[in-house]
Amino acid sequence: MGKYRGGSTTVLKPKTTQQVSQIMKWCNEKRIGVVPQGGNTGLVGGSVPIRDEVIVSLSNLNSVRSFDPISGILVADAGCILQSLTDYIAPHNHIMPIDLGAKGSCQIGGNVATNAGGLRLLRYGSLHGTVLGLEVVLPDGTVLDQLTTLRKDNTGYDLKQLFIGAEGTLGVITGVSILTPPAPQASNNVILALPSFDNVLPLYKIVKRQLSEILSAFEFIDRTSYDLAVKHGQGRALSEDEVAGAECFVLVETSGGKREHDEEKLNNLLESLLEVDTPLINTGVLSQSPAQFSSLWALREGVTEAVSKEGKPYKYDISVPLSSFKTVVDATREHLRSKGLLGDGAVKHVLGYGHVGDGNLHLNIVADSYTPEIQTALEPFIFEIVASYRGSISAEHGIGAMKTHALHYSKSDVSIALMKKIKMLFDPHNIMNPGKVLE
Ligand code: 2HG
Ligand code: ZN
Repeated sequence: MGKYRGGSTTVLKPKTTQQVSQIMKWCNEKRIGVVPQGGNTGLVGGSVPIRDEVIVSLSNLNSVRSFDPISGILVADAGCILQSLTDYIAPHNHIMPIDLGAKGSCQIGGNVATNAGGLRLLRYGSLHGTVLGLEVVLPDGTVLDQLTTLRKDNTGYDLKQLFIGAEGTLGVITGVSILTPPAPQASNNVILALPSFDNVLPLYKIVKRQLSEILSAFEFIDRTSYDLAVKHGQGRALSEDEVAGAECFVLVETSGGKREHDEEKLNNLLESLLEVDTPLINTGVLSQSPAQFSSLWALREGVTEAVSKEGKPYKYDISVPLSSFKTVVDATREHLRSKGLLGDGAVKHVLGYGHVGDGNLHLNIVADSYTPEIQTALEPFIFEIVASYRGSISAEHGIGAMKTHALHYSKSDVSIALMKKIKMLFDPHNIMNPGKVLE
C-alpha cells in the first residue's frame, strides 16, 4: 500500500523449520523483534516492521509436504504461494478452499496467519474450519507440531485456532495442513447490472433459493468501483447499453457437478429475473467461455488494484448488516463532503464493494495523498458507525498496525484483557510482530 514503512536492516530467509526455530531462540534471548512475512500482500500493515525488527521471510520454505487425493488433505510449507498450491492439486481435481485477488503472490502461511477470507468463503467457510493442523515455531524457538491430517480430533483445547488470525503475534506458522474440496465439474458466472442498491438484498434471496447448492459466490461492486476497474483495464467492460442506468453490479458464480444442469438453472434464473413487471436487474451478462469467465472475475478482483492506480487508498474492511452497505458508503461520502474534502477537495472517490454473502463491505476512500485531515475525518467516524451496528471493524483483513487503536470498537474489555494474557503467555518478551493486533 506504500503506507507503512519500518526501518529494518535485515531479512532472514530460512529454508527449514529448524532454522526458523534457531532464529526465534536467538532473537528471544537477545530481545530482538521479529516480523514474520509471507507474500506481503496484506492491507493493514501486519507484515511490515514498524521499527527495526528482523524480518523473517517464509518464501524459501516452499515445498508441498504431502497430498492425499482421496481425502483431499494437503500439507504444505507456509511459504508456498497460493496459486502454486492451486496448480499442484489441480491435476488431482481438487481446488484450494480459499481464493483471493492476491493469489499469485500471497502465501498459505500468511493466509492462515491473517485468517484471510476471500472469494470462496461463502461456499467453503473460513480457514478456522478448513485448516486441520499447523506447525508453529513459538517465540522461544519451541516447535509446536500440530500438523495433523485428522478431520476429527476432539481432544481438549484446539490450540491451532489461536494462531489462525493472530497475524504472527503468537508464533511463526511454518507448515499448514488444509482440507481441499473436489474441483467442481462446471463453473459459470454472470454479472448482473442493478438499477438500485435496494434490489441487492431481494436479489440475493432469489438467487440463493433458485441456485441453491450450486451458488458459490455473490459479490457486489458499486458503480464507482466498476468505473474504476474499467478505467484501469481490469477485466471485461460491459457495453454502454448494459451499464446504462446501473447503480451497482453483482457477480454471481455457480460451481456444480453437471454443466447442463447448472446452465439450465442459471438461464432459468435470468429469465425469471427479467420476465417480471419490475425486474430487479437491468441486464445480466453471462460468460460464454473460460476467458470470459476469468475476465468477469477480473472486474471484481481488480478493484483493489484499480483503486491503487487511481490514488492513495484508505481502506475499511467492515462487517455490517447487508441492508446498511449503501447507507455506510453514502454516510461516509456526505461526511467528507461536509468537511470540504470531497468534491473539489483532496478525496477523489468513495466506493463500496465486497462479499455480500458474508456481510463484508470493503469501503475504500481514494485520495490524492495520505493527509491528517482525511484521516481525522474518517476515524473514528467510520468505526463509530460500525460499532452502532455491533459490526466488525475488520471482517477479513485483520488488525495489523492499522487498527490496533480501534480494536475496542469490536472487542469488549474482557476480550482484550484475555487476548493480552494469551499474548503474555506465548510471548512474554513481546518480540513477535510487536505493535500489531494489540497496542
Ligand atoms: C477484496 O475483496 C479484497 O477484493 C481487498 O479483500 C479489498 O482492497 C480492498 O479493500
Ligand atoms: Zn475482500
